[in-house]
Amino acid sequence: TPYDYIVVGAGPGGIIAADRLSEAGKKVLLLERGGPSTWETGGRYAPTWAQGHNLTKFDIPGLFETMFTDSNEFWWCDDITVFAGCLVGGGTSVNGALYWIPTSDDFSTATGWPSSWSNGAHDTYVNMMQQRLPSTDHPSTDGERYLEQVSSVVGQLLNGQGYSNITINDNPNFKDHAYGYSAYDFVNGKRGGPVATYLQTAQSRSNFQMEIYTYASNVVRNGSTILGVQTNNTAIGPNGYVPLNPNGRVILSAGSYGSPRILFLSGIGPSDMLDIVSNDPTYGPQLPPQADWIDLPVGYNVSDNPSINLVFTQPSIDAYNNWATVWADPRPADSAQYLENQSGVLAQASPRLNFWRAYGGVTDNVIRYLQGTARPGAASINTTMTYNARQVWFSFIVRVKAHSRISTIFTITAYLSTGITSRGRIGIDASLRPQPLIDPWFEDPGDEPVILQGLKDIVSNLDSVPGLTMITPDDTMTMEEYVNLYDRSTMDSNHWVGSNSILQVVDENVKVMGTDNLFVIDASIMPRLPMGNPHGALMSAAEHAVANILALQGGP
Ligand code: 6FA
Ligand code: ABL
Repeated sequence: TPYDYIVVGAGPGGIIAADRLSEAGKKVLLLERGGPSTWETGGRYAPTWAQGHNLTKFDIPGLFETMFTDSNEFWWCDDITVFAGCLVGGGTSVNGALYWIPTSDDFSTATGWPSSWSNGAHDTYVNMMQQRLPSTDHPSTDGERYLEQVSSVVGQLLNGQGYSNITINDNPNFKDHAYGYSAYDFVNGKRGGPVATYLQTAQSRSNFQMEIYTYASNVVRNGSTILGVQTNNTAIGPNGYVPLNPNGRVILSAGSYGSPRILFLSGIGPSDMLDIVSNDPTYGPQLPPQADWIDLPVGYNVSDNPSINLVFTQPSIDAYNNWATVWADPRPADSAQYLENQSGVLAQASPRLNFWRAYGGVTDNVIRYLQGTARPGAASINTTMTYNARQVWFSFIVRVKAHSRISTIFTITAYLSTGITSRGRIGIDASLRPQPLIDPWFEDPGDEPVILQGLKDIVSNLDSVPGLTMITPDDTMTMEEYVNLYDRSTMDSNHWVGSNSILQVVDENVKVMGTDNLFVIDASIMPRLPMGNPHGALMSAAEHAVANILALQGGP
């Protein structure tokens, strides 16, 4: 059967688009390559201790860190070289759920947004998002905060640096020398996000349909007109093809890596990428004739926050076993409390405190912001730094020292945020797997000195907090050496944006330029990174984009 709208990808962008389109009475099909996630969506993957409670790994916030340590990581997209969620909810079913109300600067013309999106024009959509999905900095259902030693230690440190302690989402524009409790879009002590809200209202409508385990390879078009979507699911159409109604529209919401690939396979993008597709034995023959290729800078203008971890110890810290036991062997009182009423330590993901500071004039006149995220535990205390390898006995001592302190370690991740000038490029390899072709971190020489300055400032008054010691880097290494030697591939923040930037690949109504009825709503349209972890700004952008599409003449 034909549809008014076919939305490809059930991440935050696609879910919000599909909900608003179906609310407007359109006949909507949402295609998702992955399977269910939370219990509500049909997911059933849960730790033994939570069996029988209608909870899954994706529902329980305290299991967040186990996304990276599970032996069965079926939720990651297996053909994308960076972390990307391939299941209902996309990234929002596996992410840390840090949720920031956008700043007014997040949608400004200075950084590439159309004027119709800036100077307050976007505020309505931020309000709509907040109405559907409020933020909380105390997600435990009893309203208490748990495991807060990291907040108090890092708060003490930042007080000495002139920071103010605020409720971050009550004052989104206050991002210079501001810190506060981590805010999330958890709901009722469980993962909330678009899956628990927008997807539920969409699914209550008879004009909405979602097909999971359905992979869309390309759109089928006649010149500039899209006719339908080619999938691998022969149950939904002959040969997996799903047609549009007359005047129907396709919305790509497959993420910053997934949407560019679909465009390339549909003959849209730079010629070097389309040449790769035309050499593919399966998809080459399906490309439109070369005269119909649409040359757009798909995959360019990509950013992701460069991030660098510092690891500390302090005697008051409870590192919570570095989250290593929450899946198989949680602290019994905590799992019991969580099962009882979704309260306690396990009602929250790992972050406990976030902070921001503005920098200008470090090497150029660009204002750049630094974001910090502090959490109990550490991804790794074994660094690849040379001081560990210098001599066997030395590395042995370092490990013993670190081991004796492991129960009191915590991490501060420093991210370079708004103002980043580096850009990278996303493309596909010969097997059509999306990946970074040019890494976006420290491409521009203006970025690295700012994060270095930020890291030095974070530790500038360490001695003022009793018992606080930095162990990575430790005192055998300067911050310059640490940043210089930092493994570039581990600076990835999973915040990929820009590969279909607005005003470059899509117009102000998020329509792919040169097409009549093809649109993009996902992180790829954001021309630069917002101030905080991006899914809040992405969701309000999705509200704005789908409203523009509904208002656009000529649709179904
Ligand atoms: N953002 C935040 O704001 N706060 C966080 O704490 C945070 N943490 C993380 C995190 O811990 C990890 C590990 C990751 C990977 C990301 C994090 N992010 C965080 C970033 C945030 O989740 C992303 O910015 C956000 O999810 C991007 O939303 P999009 O709508 O742009 O794209 P998704 O990748 O989420 O969804 C795409 C969907 O399309 C997926 O469900 C995928 O399976 C589906 N899809 C892809 N290709 C497809 C195809 N060809 N056919 C059908 N479906 C397809
Ligand atoms: C985010 O926005 C980042 O994308 C994640 O990388 C981050 O989680 C979460 N939010 C929470 O701050 C980190 C984990 O805490 C680490 O244990 C993990 O190694 C890292 O993601 C992997 O990128």
